[in-house]
Amino acid sequence: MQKRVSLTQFLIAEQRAGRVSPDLRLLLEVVARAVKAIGVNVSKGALADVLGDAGTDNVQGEAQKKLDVIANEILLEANEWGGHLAAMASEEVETVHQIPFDYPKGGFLLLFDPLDGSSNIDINVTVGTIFSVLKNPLAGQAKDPTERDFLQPGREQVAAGYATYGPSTQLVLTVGNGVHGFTLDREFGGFVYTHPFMTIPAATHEFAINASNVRYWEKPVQRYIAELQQGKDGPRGEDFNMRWVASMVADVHRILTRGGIFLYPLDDKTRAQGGKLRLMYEANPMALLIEQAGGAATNGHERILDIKPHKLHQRVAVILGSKNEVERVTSYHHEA
Ligand code: P6P
Repeated sequence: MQKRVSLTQFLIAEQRAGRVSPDLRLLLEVVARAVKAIGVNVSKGALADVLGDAGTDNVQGEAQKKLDVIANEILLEANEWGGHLAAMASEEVETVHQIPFDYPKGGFLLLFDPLDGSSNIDINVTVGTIFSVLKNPLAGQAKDPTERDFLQPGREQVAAGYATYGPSTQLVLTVGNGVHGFTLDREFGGFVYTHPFMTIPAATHEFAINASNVRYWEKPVQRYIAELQQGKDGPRGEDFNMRWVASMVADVHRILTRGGIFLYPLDDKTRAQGGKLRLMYEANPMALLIEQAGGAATNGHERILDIKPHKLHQRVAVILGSKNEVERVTSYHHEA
């Protein structure tokens, strides 16, 4: 029986290797504890008063689920006292969340989508939490970070990850040395290192897209998806399979586990807002994970991690996963 390695042991080894500072290790341990608490609430379902709408809207103007609000509060409360953060930003909060004045501040900025895919909660389908860690550019200064200090390209992230609340609760993260997965052992409440160096094959036969939007897509995406659907009778000469969970964390986790391509492209419905998915706390953390696993992530034209953000809740088109397919779709955009 192979010796089990805990998340803490993994992070201490990363710290000894000089890849993780003590403060970043604390940050990741605190986020791991917070996602365990979120997972407990998610798994209660109808047994507790956590399903359904909260009766409020978030900054995106979307109706908040009760669990969106619960997950957001768990992450804010867990992270504000430790002294490792200078400020936080959440999909569920319009402005930057400052660390209360009576707590010490640290050198990192934490961004998160506390509960992604929450439209799936009431039907008991996998949802997740996505997080991104940036350096505080004002480190050492007394000033509180403002939104501008968060607006760093995704390549500046020092860590990123997600939790997936599915048949098992898993935590997947990178600190810049590959992608590593941990499974929650509910019997003793700890994350066990189960997926070392997750990698994405360059080729795949599986694609993920909300195909009901086909008439709204741009020509390069219409061309690409039509070729996949023609299968071995079309120019690709082989058959493809489609999956769409409508929970980005679940679709990305499948791709990190067995390959695939995920697309939420610009379409006529979301063009005015710049896309459907959010750059800072959905696309950027996922793009870092995908690249660290050997995949690629673009908005159809450029690398997601190179996009210079201009606002905190900015949206973006997302095409990510197996490198050969992402490069093909991106080349169709460049040809158009
Ligand atoms: P659609 C969930 O609301 C989300 O932000 C992502 O997790 C998911 O990939 C996408 O939206 C689903 O969008 O249009 O298929 O409902």
